[in-house]
Amino acid sequence: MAINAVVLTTGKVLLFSYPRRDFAEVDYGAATLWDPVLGTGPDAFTDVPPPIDPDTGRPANIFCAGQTVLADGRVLVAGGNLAYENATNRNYAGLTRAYLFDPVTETWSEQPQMRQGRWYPTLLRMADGRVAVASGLNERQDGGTNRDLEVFTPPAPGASQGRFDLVGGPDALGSPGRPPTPALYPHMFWMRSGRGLVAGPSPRDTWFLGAPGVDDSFVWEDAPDLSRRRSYGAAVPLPGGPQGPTQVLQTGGYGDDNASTATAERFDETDPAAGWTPAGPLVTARTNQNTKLLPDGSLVTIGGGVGAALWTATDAQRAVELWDPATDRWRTGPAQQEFRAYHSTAVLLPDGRVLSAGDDVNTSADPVTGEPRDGNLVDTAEIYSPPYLFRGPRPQITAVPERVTLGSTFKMRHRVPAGGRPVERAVLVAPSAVTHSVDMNQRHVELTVVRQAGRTLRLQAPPDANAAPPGPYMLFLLDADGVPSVARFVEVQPA
Ligand SMILES: [Cu+2]
Repeated sequence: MAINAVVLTTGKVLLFSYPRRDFAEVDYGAATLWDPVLGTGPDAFTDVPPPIDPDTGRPANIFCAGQTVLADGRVLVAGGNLAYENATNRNYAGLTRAYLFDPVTETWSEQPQMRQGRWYPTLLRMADGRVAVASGLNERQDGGTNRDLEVFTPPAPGASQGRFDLVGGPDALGSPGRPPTPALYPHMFWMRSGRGLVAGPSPRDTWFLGAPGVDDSFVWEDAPDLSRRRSYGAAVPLPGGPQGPTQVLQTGGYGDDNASTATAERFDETDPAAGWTPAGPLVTARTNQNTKLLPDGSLVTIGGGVGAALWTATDAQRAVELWDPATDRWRTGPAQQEFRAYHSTAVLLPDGRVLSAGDDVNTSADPVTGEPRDGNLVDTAEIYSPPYLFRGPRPQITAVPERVTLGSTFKMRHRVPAGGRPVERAVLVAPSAVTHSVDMNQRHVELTVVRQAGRTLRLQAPPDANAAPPGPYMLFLLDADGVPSVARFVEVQPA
């Protein structure tokens, strides 16, 4: 059920996929909400099936869609599966449909359709609140990738219908003089410079996207190529302080040899001439791992497998890895109970823990009985508690504004429990919207502490929409030992 996972402003997690890996029987979509506050039993889950697709009469088959969180907290889900491979056609095909999920009413609304299908697209929320949509298999079941670049304009407040516009004309990507058509699920980030960066997984999928107008006002520039192909590797915008990210880190993935790599590389848009430079390698080579930004600015890498054998993992890949920004080194942490490779997801929860879920062809032995299992129809999740949750009492947020305006300063209140250390930092972390190792809404923005007087903190909001594209963020306080509070959601608004 957890091929796609999105953290909602209510603190719940939206999970969607197909109901069972049994394509001939169940070629339709399923979605559920998990409320972490209600624990891990059946009562903590509520089914929220996607709307009926009039072409099939069944819930829309949105698994392996792209998804991101819009500025108003609604979730855009675009594309999905139109057709599976079969005896006569080995290709899959992409859905043209798109939906919004409203976390408050917990209901879906259908959006206009895209011009062509998209199975495995990426969605990028830009500084102006619109969403760039790229890649994915088309609807024709010919194995072709959708070469349109489209932009979704969200509905006005209170309205339900957004709009897709074609950017640069039909087939703008991959045409002569235009950027390459990115491979499936391209890595896309909104950078401090006010540009989108497309960064892999194929080496030449590297270009900057200017904030598009519509039609022919498409502006782009080439960017340095990756050192290698990183299919189903992870890519993360590294924390760049209060001004937002300038660097992207890529780890793992597989290349032409079909084997996972442990290598990593980074790009800094403030030094483009340096290109992609080697970064501290993972301890264990991985593909289909999930790498998450944590509130303290470190990273955790979870799961993954051996490479092009997408559902195959080894014991080494059970262990999580932790990245220290001060040393650029990865070290091994505790092991997961299950293998989690292809179709696994991980999200940072508002309470500072990390949900790790999925791998719909689960080849692990049953962790309770030790019995082998072929894994089909087995789906489980586990929760990782990072080291910062074992270092003493956590600071507590007692009051925070619901909305903060870019460029402003704002006040919030907190308390430090007995035995706790004083608060030193405040950060915004965007809620995850992840599938296939690609988190389409990952971002960490430091907030400058302007003044601290007792329990009151005065904080500087991010300076502009390139530092923090408007939308919901989890605000964490961190004490002198890096122990985070439980987050509160704040909505960052344009000035
Ligand atoms: Cu998939």
